[in-house]
Amino acid sequence: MTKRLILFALFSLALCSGISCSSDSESGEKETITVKKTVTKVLEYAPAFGQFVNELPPYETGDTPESMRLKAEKALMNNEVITLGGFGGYVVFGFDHTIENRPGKRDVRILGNAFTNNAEPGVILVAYDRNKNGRPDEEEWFELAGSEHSNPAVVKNYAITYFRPTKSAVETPGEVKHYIRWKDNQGNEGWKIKNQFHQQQYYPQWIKADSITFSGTLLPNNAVQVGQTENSWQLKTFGWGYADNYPNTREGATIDIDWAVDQAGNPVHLPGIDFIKIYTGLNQEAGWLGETSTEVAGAIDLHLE
Ligand SMILES: [Ca+2]
Ligand SMILES: [Ca+2]
Ligand SMILES: [Ca+2]
Repeated sequence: MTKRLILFALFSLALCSGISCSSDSESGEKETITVKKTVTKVLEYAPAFGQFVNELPPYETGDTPESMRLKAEKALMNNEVITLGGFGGYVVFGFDHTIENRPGKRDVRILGNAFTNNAEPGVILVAYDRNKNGRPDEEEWFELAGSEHSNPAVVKNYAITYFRPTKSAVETPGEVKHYIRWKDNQGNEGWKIKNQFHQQQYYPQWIKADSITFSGTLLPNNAVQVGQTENSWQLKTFGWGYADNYPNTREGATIDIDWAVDQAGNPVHLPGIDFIKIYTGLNQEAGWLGETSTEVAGAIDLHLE
């Protein structure tokens, strides 16, 4: 997430208070089932490093992966922004009902904090709880084929490892160029910068391991430098099918479950979905804006909107 985004975060969509619907029970009596059109649970929150990590949501001493999951859950239930950090950082969330896949229609609106020339696309996966065990099993996940699906610049099965910064790098004030070391499975390595605007720790503080590895589909860089001034960086929007890519009110923020594909890239038809996973799709730094990191602020079942 970039510095300006905090100021411009869009929360223009009204929160859901719940939708009531009636159905006939077996005994013939009317029973009312209330379902929410918004996120009702976060199953996992695992951001990569980032200039808003440990802040959105805030880390406090003693926090664990479980307490951070609860903070992320509270945020998404209230349509508040959480950051996923650099490439691969992810969140998994769910709903209290199956979101129907209506033929030829968009089904879900994914909320982020993108605005014009500030797209930080995240890859979206969806899961239908076919075996009804209440959780997304590995074979139930399918990636959405967004507009870049066939772009030759996309790297499938990309993996990157970030290493915990040294104590001296953490304690050095101001900009630190050699802050967080990273290494990928394409033979690249380098350092992530600590910028002067964000001086809190960038490595998730509730993680005990000295390195964290993430994998997925790496999208092409979208940053364009259009001049030499502070505001000269633009983060271009992709066509469709990504999170934090269009302003929340635009059709570009909505997805069709029928965009799901299997590992070989073949379309998969799902009757609906119970879970969504989103991870940051870029490994990119854009000058003063810092690293590109997807933000998520929840999701809405469009058929209940
Ligand atoms: Ca659909
Ligand atoms: Ca399942
Ligand atoms: Ca963003």
